[in-house]
Amino acid sequence: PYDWDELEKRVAARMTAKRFAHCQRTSVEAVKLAEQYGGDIQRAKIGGLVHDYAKQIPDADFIQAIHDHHLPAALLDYGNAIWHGIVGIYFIEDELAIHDPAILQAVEEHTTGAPEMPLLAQIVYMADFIEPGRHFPGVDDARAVTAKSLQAGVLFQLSHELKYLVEKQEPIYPLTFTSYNAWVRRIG
Ligand code: DGI
Ligand code: FE
Ligand code: FE
Ligand code: FE
Repeated sequence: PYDWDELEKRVAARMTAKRFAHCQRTSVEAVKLAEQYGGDIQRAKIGGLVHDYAKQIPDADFIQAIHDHHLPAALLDYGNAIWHGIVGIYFIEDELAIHDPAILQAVEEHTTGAPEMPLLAQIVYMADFIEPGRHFPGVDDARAVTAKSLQAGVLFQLSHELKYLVEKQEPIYPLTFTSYNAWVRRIG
């Protein structure tokens, strides 16, 4: 219904320039991973761009959406870090008219991972983590691991995320645990 430039404009309008630049880099990185691992290029490009669409939506709007869409009340114990993907997909559907299930699932799973992630979800998850603007300790290891095996990259990110959350004494969303367990059993 509308073109790439229009999509970029709509995404940019919902966030700071800095966050938008991260979304653009994630899109480029997702396309590279799709090329390497045989993923759908166009979906990777779109998924990467929109993955953080809801990152700067106010908490009150998320709380409303959790009620409106009858999502689990346990979500209310968390905040934007968890909501922007899992609940963010409803804003992406409503405001961007993106209804492609594979793209929505990739966005939904981009923060916590999931026990069974389709290729596109793995691609967006890893692109978000290793795009060239990321500078956290361990990012070069993450890039090297992901260049050799996308699945090993997913496990790397899940264990990195868990360690980081425990270190900061942050509450852990149960799906973050179950994702880690599934991936460590599969390829650990
Ligand atoms: O949105 P980005 O910053 O680009 O990246 P992201 O969506 O992967 O979010 C990473 C943030 O999400 C990071 O600050 C840690 C947080 N996060 C991930 N899993 C959990 C979590 N926070 C809590 N409290 N619990 C989780 O299980
Ligand atoms: Fe995110
Ligand atoms: Fe991430
Ligand atoms: Fe992101």
